Amino acid sequence: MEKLDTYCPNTWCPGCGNFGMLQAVKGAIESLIASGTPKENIVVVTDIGCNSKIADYLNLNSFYGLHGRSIASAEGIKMANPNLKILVFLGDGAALDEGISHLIHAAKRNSDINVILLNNRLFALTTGQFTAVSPKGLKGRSTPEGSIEDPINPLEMMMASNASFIARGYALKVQHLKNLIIEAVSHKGFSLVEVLEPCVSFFNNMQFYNEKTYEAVNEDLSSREKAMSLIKEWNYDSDGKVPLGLFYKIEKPVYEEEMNKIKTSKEADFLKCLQKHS
Ligand SMILES: Cc1ncc(C[n+]2csc(CCOP(=O)(O)OP(=O)(O)O)c2C)c(N)n1
Ligand code: SF4
Repeated sequence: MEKLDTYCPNTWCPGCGNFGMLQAVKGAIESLIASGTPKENIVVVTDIGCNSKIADYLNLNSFYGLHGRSIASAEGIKMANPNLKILVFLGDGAALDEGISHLIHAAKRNSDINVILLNNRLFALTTGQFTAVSPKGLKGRSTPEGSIEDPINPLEMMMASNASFIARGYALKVQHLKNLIIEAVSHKGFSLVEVLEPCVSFFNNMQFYNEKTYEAVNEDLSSREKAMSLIKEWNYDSDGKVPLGLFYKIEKPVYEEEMNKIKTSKEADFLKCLQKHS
């Protein structure tokens, strides 16, 4: 088995949800390598934040992006070398506040990258400011009286952006999350896996997730209606059940392949032009 561990000391807080996520990611990558994906073709692109330290803990090719900009870096890497399998790790602050437009456009253009959105529902590394998915009432550094805003539903936003693969896992359901990541990487086109994870230091909702999450099975992955009904089942509040699983998956043209077709035809035109004038 490929060794994915590194010598870097882990600096996550004891009990952080990122540990479960790391275990699931390692399991998924080991499986992908065992089933034939060359290790050197797997690239980890991270952002800035607690979650993004995962680049230090995986013995894989990796690139640290700027905060909120890792998706753009990942798209550039994929465009330069379409053979690579790219996993982008970023927090909800990066994906849904600082870099929200990158997420929307990557989904819309169906860039063949895999976005793993580590949703602990606040900016954790900077000690607890609210984000677009923080619950109403969250008290933190930037909302000492409690947030007065309702959270957005990022998966609904992904549906509206025409993402071709939308899933949700929970960091403490490691085997389930591992399988979702394998499916996401095997999908041709853009994939979004939201990972719910407790930040034990600034927003510890572990008990809520342990009680409320359940593994949903969607028999009709191409149905927008079915996906939306699962996605709308939980509105990032403290009520109801929280479905996990693969909610939506369709095949459609991939951005890098379409761009490559244009490039190839332009190169052919250019060669013809050269021959004509030589
Ligand atoms: C452009 C920019 N803005 C702000 C920061 C400061 N900053 C560093 S980490 C961080 C919080 C990261 O939160 P999130 O993306 O949710 O990841 P988490 O730490 O929760 O895993 C912020 C605001 C930065 N490094 N760069
Ligand atoms: S601050 Fe929160 S997210 Fe960051 S390492 Fe600690 S528990 Fe994990």
